[in-house]
Amino acid sequence: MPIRSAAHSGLDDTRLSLRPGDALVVVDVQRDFLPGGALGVPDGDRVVPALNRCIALFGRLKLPVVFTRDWHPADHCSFRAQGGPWPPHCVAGSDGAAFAAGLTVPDDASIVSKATTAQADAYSGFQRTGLGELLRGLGCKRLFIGGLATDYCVLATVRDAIGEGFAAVVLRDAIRAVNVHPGDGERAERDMAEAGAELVGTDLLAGD
Ligand code: VGL
Ligand code: ZN
Repeated sequence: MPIRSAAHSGLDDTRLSLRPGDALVVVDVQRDFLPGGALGVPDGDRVVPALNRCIALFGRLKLPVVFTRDWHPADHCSFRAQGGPWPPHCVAGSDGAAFAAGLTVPDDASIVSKATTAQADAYSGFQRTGLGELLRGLGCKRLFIGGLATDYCVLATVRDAIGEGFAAVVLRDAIRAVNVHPGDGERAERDMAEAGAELVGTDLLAGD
């Protein structure tokens, strides 16, 4: 699988230069998905510093930054009380649905809410949100994607990005998996690579 990291090569030509048409998509970095949250992702808080560096870099280059968020009604079908697989999480407007405290959310960033009706779940940021139209309208061609969780919403968002014709670059150190079944995160990374995504470390992103 195509995985690049400066830590392995030490070569300058492995750097990935950002250009017009690039955008950053930050998936579901919300309090309920951090350790101690309602649906805590192990080490989920570790994505925040890596993403903040990317958010600053894209901002400096005037490239779009888009945040998705899980934004459920209190009786959402994915909750156990309604027969779903998950504990209640990311109820619209609740503290748990807020972005991680340390995450930089620029004033001009776009925020896309998903799975907002009781009857349907949506792991992908592209599902019934208008995200594809938004990104195309901004002239985006290549999406750099990080956030939570690798084996659910990141995976689904990357698959749909490629299905909608975007190039997808997954920020390997800026994702973490739930791992309900051991190995789910690694399988998801393999699946994303097989679908055509490139997986890179954020240390490779260059603004020149
Ligand atoms: C997610 C489980 C349930 C995610 C959302 O953001 O990956 N996972 N809802
Ligand atoms: Zn959810």
